[in-house]
Amino acid sequence: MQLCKAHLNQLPANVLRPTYDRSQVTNGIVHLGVGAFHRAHQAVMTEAVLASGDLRWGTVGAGLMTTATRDALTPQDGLYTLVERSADAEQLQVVGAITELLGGADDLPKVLAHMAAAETRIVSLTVTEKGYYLDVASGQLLLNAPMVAADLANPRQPKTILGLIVEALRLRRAAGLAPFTVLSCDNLPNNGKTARAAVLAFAEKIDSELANWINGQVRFPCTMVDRITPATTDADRAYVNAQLGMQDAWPIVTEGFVQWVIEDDFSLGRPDWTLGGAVFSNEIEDWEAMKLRCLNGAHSTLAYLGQLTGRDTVADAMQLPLITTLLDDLWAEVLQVLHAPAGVDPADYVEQLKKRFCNPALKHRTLQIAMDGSQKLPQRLLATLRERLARGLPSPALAKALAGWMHFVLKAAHTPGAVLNDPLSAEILSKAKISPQPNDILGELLSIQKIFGTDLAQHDGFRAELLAGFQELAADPDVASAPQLAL
Ligand code: CS2
Repeated sequence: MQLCKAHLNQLPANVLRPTYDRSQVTNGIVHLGVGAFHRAHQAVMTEAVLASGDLRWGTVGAGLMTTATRDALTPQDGLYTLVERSADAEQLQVVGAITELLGGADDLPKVLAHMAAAETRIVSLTVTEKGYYLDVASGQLLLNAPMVAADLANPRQPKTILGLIVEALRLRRAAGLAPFTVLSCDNLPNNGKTARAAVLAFAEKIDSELANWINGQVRFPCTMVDRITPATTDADRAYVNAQLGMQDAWPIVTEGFVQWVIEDDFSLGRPDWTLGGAVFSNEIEDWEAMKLRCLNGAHSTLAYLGQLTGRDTVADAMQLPLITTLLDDLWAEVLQVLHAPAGVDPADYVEQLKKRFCNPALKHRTLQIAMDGSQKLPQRLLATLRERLARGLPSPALAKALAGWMHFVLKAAHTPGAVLNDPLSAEILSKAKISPQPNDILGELLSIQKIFGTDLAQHDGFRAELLAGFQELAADPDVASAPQLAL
């Protein structure tokens, strides 16, 4: 028996499920990037709104690159199970907020049609850092990225989020419809402003009049999103199927904690997501900086060091003194220059993070977090580093964390058959292979301006800290670094 609308009433009594009439739901939201994170985060918040009786916010969920989620959830009428797991408690909930699923290139015309439809009020995004096609260091649109170039050459059949948003807005304007709000839910500083910059730069290349209209009319609120959501494993599937007494092709396992802080700037209304626990605030920049630097900065550090020390999950990595000591030092460096949101004690925030990272019920793979380092390091680690350098403060922990990334890429470069999951992998791997001398390797990697800009390589104090961190890690008995270093 498969999870689907017809079988909802056969679920065990302890499994939460939609109590509203799904047949009456209209689609106010199109979500691009309908992966695990969206399903553990925004979709559950929207579920709470639907459950309150406001049925205008059903979500059309689209995967741009893959049909996998569509193929798994369509036979289930969009239903899926969310397992919230803390160290000592668990709750299963079948979520109904996603009413229709689309995926892959063939569905893109349908995605566009939904975005252009009058009932759509919000287009939300979880497309990861690289989905915005911006150079992370300079913020410039990557005009030569093949996908962007293809969309610019053929703007009526777009394949990127930028092309889709601009074409859908063009269609709406031509039809006399007001624009939707673009709601970025990715881990980027000022994610709304970032989305706006990318969309405007793209639109400008196609039609400057349309770009002007977008500039004046379209809202791009910023958000801070947070919920640790590992990729689903076969063991998770088997567990959920046993609990449900029916098959769910793609359940999601997440932590109990959830946080969503949103700038309240929507042109066509928005769900009352406070019903799901969201907060509307105009201090997003501070929330986002705290989360990116404390949580994600520590996550990336854990991920690289975990990979170097054979710790496959975050909870395992949190058992190693090498890692926990470095994290404590890192958080001290971050907090010293952090501007926290009003009323928030960042030291408490960090204490809570430690508990979340130690949650033994989540199998969050360090390899999953380690991907796309080039896209993550700037906002997670380098932003704090630059603030400290500007104030003349030393940053040995941040430097050691970056050295961890360097050892990680070096290991990939020297391990036959290994791949580096990163949009800049070719460049990174060729630089990492350049020499067995640590100083040369660090210099080469720091010269990748798309990650490090031009300032850091020239900072002697930072270079010395980076080299020291790199040597310390190479000498650490817990670390399996690349074999052929000339130390
Ligand atoms: C993680 C994030 O994969 C990663 O890079 O750091 O996905 C992290 O789990 C979320 O931002 C938590 O909200």
